[in-house]
Amino acid sequence: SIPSESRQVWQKFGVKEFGGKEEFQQEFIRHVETTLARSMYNCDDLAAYQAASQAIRDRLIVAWNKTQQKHTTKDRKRVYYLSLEFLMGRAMDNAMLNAGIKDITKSGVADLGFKIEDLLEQEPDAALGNGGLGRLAACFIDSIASTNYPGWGYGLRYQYGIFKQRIVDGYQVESPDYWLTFSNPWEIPRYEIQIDIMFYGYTRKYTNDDGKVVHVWEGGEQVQAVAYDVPVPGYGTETTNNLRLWASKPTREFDFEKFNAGDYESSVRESQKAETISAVLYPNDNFYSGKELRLKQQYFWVAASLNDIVRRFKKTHRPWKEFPDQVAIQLNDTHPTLAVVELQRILIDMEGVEWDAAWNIVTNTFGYTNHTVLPEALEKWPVPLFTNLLPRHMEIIYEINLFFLQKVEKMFPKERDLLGRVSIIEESSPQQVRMAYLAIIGSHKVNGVAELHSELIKTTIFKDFVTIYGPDKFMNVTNGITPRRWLHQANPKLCDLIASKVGSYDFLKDLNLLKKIEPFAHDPKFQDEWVTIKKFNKARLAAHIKQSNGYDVNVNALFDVQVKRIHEYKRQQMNIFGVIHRYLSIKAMTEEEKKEATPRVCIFGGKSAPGYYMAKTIIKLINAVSEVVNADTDVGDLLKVFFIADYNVSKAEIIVPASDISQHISTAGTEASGTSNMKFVLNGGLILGTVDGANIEITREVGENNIFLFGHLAESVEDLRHKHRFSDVPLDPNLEKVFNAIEIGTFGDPNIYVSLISSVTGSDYYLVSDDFQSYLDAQKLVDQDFKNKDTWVSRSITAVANMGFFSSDRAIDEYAESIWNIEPIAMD
Ligand code: GPQ
Repeated sequence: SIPSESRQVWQKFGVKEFGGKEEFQQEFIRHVETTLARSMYNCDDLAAYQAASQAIRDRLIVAWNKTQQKHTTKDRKRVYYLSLEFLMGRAMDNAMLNAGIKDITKSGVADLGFKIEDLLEQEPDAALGNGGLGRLAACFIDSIASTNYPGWGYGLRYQYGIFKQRIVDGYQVESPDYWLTFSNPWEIPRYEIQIDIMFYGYTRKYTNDDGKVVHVWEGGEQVQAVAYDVPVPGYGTETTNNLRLWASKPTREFDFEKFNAGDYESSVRESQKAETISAVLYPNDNFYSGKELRLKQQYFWVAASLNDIVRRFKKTHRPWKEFPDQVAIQLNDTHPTLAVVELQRILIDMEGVEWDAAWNIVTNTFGYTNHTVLPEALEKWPVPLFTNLLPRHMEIIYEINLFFLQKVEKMFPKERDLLGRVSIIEESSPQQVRMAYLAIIGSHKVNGVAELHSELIKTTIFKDFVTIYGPDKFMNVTNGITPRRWLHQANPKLCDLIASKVGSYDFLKDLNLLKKIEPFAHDPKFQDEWVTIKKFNKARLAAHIKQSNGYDVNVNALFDVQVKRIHEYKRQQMNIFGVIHRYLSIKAMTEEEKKEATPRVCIFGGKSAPGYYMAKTIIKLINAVSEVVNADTDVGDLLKVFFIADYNVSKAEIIVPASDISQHISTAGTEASGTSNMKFVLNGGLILGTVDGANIEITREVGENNIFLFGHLAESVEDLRHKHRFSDVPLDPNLEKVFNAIEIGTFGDPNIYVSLISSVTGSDYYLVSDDFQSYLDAQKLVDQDFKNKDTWVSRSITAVANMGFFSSDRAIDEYAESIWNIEPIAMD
């Protein structure tokens, strides 16, 4: 419908890919001089980063447009990944790699007097997530694009990401992460996409002219959702998908009543409150806290996303029953579960679809991923709060529950207790809405994130639902990580070495090709190169530690790393108790014994939720031990302890490639999967871990000789906890010595650690004492084996060679095939 003369002009001047370095430079300078209104005389690293990223962004947008056009004309089923967290980290290096313009930009800026590394450092992390769950979403959208699936992410555009962490006097101190100070080149504001969202109000029903009962929801508070689009470039493909993040704004409707009453100021103030909805990320990991603003965030984001998805579907003029043939929606945890209710509401209240037909559409559309079995993490909203905020949704939930319970009663007429157990409404006071149950009932597939975890949800928290629905509704998709960021970007040298044996960089798209390096596991030359790269990465981390913690680190020591959110179930306390045990042992050593000991650098990092007292105490203890040990001249190089402040994605990219050993030591049955375990092994570090989460599958893939496992198994945890509750279990003797050292003030005021110690001497819910001896034994093995370079390095190489399974591309293929029923669309 565009006249051919116009079309020709469009095509003639359309923005093209960079033909080479000079075209990049031309664009770079244009952005410095026009977009930034600067010149060669006042272009610092920040301005250069901004200009370079603008130039790259322009190219991403071209590919983005092309992809969206293609996907629209192909008119095939899309997946929408709904996640309250996308822990993206930095975008620039990833964009250059995926678009294949790394060399052009690098030499392009070099000619102009800049180092690409310095420019990359200017970018703030997009830290819109807490930990594993948010990073998984980021890896997944990278893989969806890289494997050419049509798929979008939907999330919130928080103005403040996860807080920044400083350590003051050994304690965590939080400060706000305002990451949007300088405009964000990686987002495209879509001010024209504005969606009205309502809260509160009341419901009413009436009978229309056709004699049909119609439900309406009205009289509530309105806010507006504005879309910001973040292009997600695939690797080695033109496919560039979309991550749409919603920001809240006041509606155009001014509060005229107040305005007319002369209360202009307060009416403006009221309308500004709308912006608080998307202002800040809740900083809890694996923990539910029932704040109204959080439920508001959830509904705001879900309603905006569904409105968008439904609008797109309606443009195709298909009958409603074909909705699930066009749309798959994945619920990343229970946070977006309201989407189930919102879609049912749209269909029955707004579109006039009958209940049963609508419910069929809903359940065929959604899939639900569970990420934890920890009871304190399961979302349950108080009914009064829910009813007040979303009155119509509450009515629909009651209806969903009624039909569900009627079905269950028919199936199991004799099991009276069952109804109460599986009801969406928990009969506590106040009553609570169990979001996980709603998510299960509203989805056609429910998956866990590693084999053990997927088994555990079937036998524990969701057992009754397996009885009701049968086992086929429940499945496993083991997590994965993107090799683009976690191998190429974090460890370019290792990547080059691997490529020299694989014959290409194709392993970045097909990670199973890593197998090709296995024959070189004992090749002395390959081993030497392997070791050199590890040393280089350790030196890079050592430089960081020197800068942040002020200490010189011996890069020949064994680097022992535990970086992840601080949580009792992840057992950083066990690690630091182990460090204290090591310290006491070194103090008791003769000079001869010291010569035999393996020097270690113990590295910790991670944030505690701001209100999590025990986790904050653990951070304090780590820092207290660090201070004492690092200053003790008896110890020398044999032991150093560091807490690296403000662990985030960009720091992970430096820390992960530098580990010899990383610790993944959760109490068995508590860590759903873990994903950093995969990152460390992919970068040639070995794992010291428990038989938990994905550690089990990593062991199966890399071989049990290439991992250090210890501790009780998940199946014995319940019995052990029972013993602690009902009898006197003696404290592990080595742990007792550690506690004595703390209690006599070796690490400062012992009063600080009273509750931490009694959490172990008391009920020891996380079984620190039960696993301590086995942990120390495993550590001893690590010390011994590290001395034998050939075995250590060959294990490292063999492990990497067998990590292909843990690519998030594989995980996405599994979701696409068994949950979403979508197919890739080639970009030709
Ligand atoms: N996970 Cl429920 C989080 O990072 N935050 C959460 O609130 C919940 C789970 C993690 C989980 O602890 C890890 O074991 C997983 O590897 C990760 O989700 C991704 O599935």
